[in-house]
Amino acid sequence: MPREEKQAKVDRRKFLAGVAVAGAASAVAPGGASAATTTSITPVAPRPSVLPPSAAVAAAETGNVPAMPKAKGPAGSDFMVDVIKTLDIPYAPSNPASSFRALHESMINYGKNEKPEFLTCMHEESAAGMCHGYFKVTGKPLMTLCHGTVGLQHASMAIYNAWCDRVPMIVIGGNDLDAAKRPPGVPTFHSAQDINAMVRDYTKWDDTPVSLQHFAQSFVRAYKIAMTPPYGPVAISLDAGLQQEPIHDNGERLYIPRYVPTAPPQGDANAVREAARLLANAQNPVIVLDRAARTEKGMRLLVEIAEALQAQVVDQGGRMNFPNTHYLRSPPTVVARADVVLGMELSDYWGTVNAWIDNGGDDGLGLRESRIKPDTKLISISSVDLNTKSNYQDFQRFQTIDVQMAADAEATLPALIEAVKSAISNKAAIDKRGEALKKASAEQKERTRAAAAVAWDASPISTARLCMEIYAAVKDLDWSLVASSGNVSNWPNRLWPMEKYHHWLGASGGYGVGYGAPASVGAALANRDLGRFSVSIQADGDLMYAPGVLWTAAHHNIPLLSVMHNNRGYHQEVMHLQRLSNRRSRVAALGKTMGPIGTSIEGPDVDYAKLAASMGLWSGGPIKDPSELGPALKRAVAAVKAGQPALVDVWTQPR
Ligand SMILES: Cc1ncc(C[n+]2csc(CCOP(=O)(O)OP(=O)(O)O)c2C)c(N)n1
Ligand SMILES: [Mg+2]
Repeated sequence: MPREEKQAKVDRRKFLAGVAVAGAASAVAPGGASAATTTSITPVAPRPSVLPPSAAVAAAETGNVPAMPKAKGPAGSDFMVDVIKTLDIPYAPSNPASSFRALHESMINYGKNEKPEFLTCMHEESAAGMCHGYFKVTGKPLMTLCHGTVGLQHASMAIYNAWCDRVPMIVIGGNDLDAAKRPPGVPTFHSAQDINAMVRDYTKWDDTPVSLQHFAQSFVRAYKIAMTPPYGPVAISLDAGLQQEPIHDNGERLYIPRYVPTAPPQGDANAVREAARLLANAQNPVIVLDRAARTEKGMRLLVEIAEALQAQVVDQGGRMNFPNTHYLRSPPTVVARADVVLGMELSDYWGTVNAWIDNGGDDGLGLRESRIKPDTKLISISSVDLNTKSNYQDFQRFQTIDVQMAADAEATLPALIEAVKSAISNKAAIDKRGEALKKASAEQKERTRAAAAVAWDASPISTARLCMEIYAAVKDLDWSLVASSGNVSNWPNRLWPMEKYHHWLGASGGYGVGYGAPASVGAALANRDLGRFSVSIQADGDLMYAPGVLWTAAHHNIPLLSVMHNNRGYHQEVMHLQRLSNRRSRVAALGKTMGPIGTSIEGPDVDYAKLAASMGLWSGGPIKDPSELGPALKRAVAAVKAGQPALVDVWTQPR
């Protein structure tokens, strides 16, 4: 027997002997860990733990919890379920926890696990990410339940992404508020005075109801605020006692307020007229879109205004705004020729009309250059102007705008289109402009196709080949590209014909990595119910934050084709380090690059096919030979069509 192995066996025996004597106490108190370490080195008599566990903690840890006395009357959380059911929320992806055990119990037993159905998630960030993806397909918010402090801490980045992406979700945090009644030990560690404080800076509204009637008001109000543009996440802290206690008859009959949606804010009539006048008289009007279309109808309105003006359209892609097959769809550079720019729901107007060069200038801090002519007039319609939070900087740099409307773009479009049509005096000149743009668009498409063919047969596989093989596999289905994490040089947006609202769902909003995997599962859930085929281009770094969401997809029968853009690294960060080390001439000085340190995901290489298979997915790969990709995707598509999630691991070029 090799020495190391023998040593290990002896140590294990000693270790077990120590634990057997120390008993449950060492398993829960800090002394437990040190007892294990000590006995594995030198056998010493087990010491009692320094901090004996409280009776409640010991009972909780050993599982001998006595039965609770029978409840005297209907549960408060049953009424909460009645309230929730009025809002028609189909799912509640969540990770379970005692701070909302009463609501959980009511949802599955009293509420029959329908509307909402509890979906088992392995990380609160995955649960919130699923809500995010689901909304992008359906336009309907989901709710997620989080455990007091720790669960909400886990969920927080995904809530921030939703905030930046103007996506509603209802976050319920269980919390033991009453210090006189809350169980000591673990539940107290997981409680806070004000759990909502953690996410207050990036939620639209929050509340801490102290009675059941208060809950009914809060929940309906939360839903209403989340669903009024600009959409956004909301949070409700839910006292464990309030959920758990029977309904008290305080002489007041509980009622559920009726939900009536709020009409979205529309642009001021004078501002709409002024914007129309500028646009109708412009030589080169350019329309820039980010989260402009909230629905398929929004897309149609955007086509209508662009055609009325024969204006070039730059789609920044926060939503599916404009068909990429349309001849007016143009590259971002066209703002340089514009005399009027109409920006709709832009997350970064400053960045749209200014270029900023990283490390530019003598100080290395960046160089600003205007992208537009000095006298270009700027118009903005954005509901985000109505958000007034100060801490997080999602409002971006300040940009002076000539005509600014704090209003929802989609709701303002009908009035703006009408005003534009009546302000146009020279229709013939506008139509002529359109003819020239048709020709330019055809030439641009040819150039893109030629660029995609470069390194077509390379191994690892080029990102263009990856994307076009995926397109070939799904093009005859009613497909939806539910997420494209990592960076594949935008090939799908450049080459896949995207014409329906569900063809493209936009990105994470806050660029918090780890969005792609859960959002694609949430969106695939929505598409499953609508009979569509979901496909995701899945980056390796993104998946590894919380891969357990694959299990959720398999467990709840959510069909999704995930194709890995496995570039074996955090390539975005590889490039950042390269830029900095070039600036500092490190390679010349050291004779080699230290770049991969901290940014590569190699040695060992992650076997994503095995990872996915272990959680019940159909899987294939790693595929390195481009000729094998098409056939593998075909098999994966068949599995997904049969109802199973599938993952194909593909080794790709970095970008
Ligand atoms: C939560 C979080 N942590 C770190 C980052 C910094 N970051 C930006 S891109 C990136 C690399 C992501 O790797 P991957 O998803 O594999 O995409 P790739 O760049 O390789 O295409 C990282 C770590 C971030 N944006 N969010
Ligand atoms: Mg990567």
